[in-house]
Amino acid sequence: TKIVQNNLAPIPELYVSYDSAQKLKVEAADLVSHDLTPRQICDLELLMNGGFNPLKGFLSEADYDGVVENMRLANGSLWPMPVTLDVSETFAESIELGQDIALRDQEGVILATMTVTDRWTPDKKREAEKVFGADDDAHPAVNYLHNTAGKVYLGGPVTGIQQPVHYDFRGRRDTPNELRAYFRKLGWRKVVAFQTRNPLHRAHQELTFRAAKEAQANLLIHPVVGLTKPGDVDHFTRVRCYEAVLDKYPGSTTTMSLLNLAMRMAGPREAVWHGLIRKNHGCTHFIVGRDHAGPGKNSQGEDFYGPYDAQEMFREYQDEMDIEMVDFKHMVFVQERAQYEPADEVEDDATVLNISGTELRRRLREGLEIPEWFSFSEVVGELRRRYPPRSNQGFTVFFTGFSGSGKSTIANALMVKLMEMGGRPVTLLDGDIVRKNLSSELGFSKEHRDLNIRRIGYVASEITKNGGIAICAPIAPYATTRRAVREEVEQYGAFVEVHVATSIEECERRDRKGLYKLAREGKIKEFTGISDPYDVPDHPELRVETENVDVDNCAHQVILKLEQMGLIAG
Ligand code: PPS
Repeated sequence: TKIVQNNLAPIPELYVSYDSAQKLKVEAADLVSHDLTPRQICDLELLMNGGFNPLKGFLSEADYDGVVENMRLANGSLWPMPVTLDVSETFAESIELGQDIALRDQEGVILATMTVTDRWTPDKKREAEKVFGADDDAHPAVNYLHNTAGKVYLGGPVTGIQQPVHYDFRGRRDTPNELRAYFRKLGWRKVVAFQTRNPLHRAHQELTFRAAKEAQANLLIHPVVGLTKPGDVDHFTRVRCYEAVLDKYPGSTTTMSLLNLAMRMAGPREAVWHGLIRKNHGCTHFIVGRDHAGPGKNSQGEDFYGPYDAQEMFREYQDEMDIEMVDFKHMVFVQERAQYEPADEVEDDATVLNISGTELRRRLREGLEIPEWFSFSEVVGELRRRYPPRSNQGFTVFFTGFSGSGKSTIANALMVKLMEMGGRPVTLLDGDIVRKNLSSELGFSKEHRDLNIRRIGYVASEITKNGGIAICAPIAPYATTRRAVREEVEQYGAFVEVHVATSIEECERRDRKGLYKLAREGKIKEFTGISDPYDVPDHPELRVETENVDVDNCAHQVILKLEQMGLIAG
């Protein structure tokens, strides 16, 4: 193996001096502005601080073509990932080539200016196929490319004014030059970087420690806190977990720094990209594991990339990149010896223990044991705090049915029963309460009913997010709107749809408020069930009949359902 030593000289940044920045900021206020998307802010930060060295701005068309086709900039330098400024057609048309524009963050702060030298409409299908391997929306970056990114790309050099502002974990964020200076100060001439977007468990701690020992290098835990794969554990929780694991390494040889990268989940190309970024951050070695930066399954249910494609591609380019790969040792826990060992060194008859990601989530959800051999108790503690068992999470019970079907009465009874049990706070969003407090200006057109239900859904999702119980009881006649509310709530907790299935005949016979009579006489228009539609729910979690069943029993059926779903525990 070649001995890599680190050249820790500063690398070029795109920032102007402090004084020039103050001046430029004032001048830039007169420029046409582009409001950066969250991904573009991540990209811009790494462009400006040298993390994306040798890029000097968002890619020009010639650079883009080279990167897409053969992973090289127009001047031949290796660069595997398009870093492009996507904008809308309208914005693109308003710009003249050669013009300077201001790049602003989401609060309007000017972070940089860019001289627009290039403007083109990319062939997104080609980009998807060449860069990500397939034009398949199941790939998060392809989905982003087609459904989020603007139609037109602008390219040109960037002049950096200030770093994007971060309020969280400020002390843990370092620019490439800050890390280089730190390594220089400590005399760390060999540093192996570990890229991660997941909480670290014991297996990761073992493999990173082993990798550092083998390379006789210091270790940089370098987690991504920009954008990762949708559905990942949020970075706030992860960083607290990393901080707990950091204590398990020898302090004098290991450090951690947070990287505000927007990942693309592009497997092999992404591994090379990650290597170049770590090289810029002063590292000499980089750990590449099985299925590095894997995007999951494609729409046919198959893997986008082979499990070792990333290692192969990295190996092909590592000399040119001047950073050496340490291939991931897949570590497993061997029960007989109560320790982690590389899977390929374990004899066939040994008992190997494992807990998959799915099994871990199940145990968190059900509040079951997570053994010490799998993860450090501090890490498990943080995860349990973030993902309490279902019986401690918020949820929403959403009643739907005709006017007078008994929704409010059952919802009230349910609320009282839940309050008797205690624990989570309960909020009742009854149709009448909502129409008085949130939707007093709305009528009963389809548009207004949808608005009304969306508002209820928003409030219920906030209550659910914050660990409370929301009970909603509107008519909610439209299935599509109910589905939208379900999706909003299910980001945070369970959504329990209860169809109060009282027939329209029975509701009209009861006519508790005298409204059906008025509706029949045409004095109330658009009355649900009489002169307006109601989509009967196809698959509610529960359907209750009210005609021969009393209210207490109906509410009790809901309680039993909640118990069955694990939402209330003994
Ligand atoms: S919706 O469709 O979900 O927005 O309706 P909702 O907010 O639940 O309001 C229903 C209550 O408003 C009274 N009301 C009407 N209902 C249906 N159609 C028309 N045109 C209408 N006009 C007034 C009625 O009392 C409903 O009360 P509930 O509690 O459902 O009996």
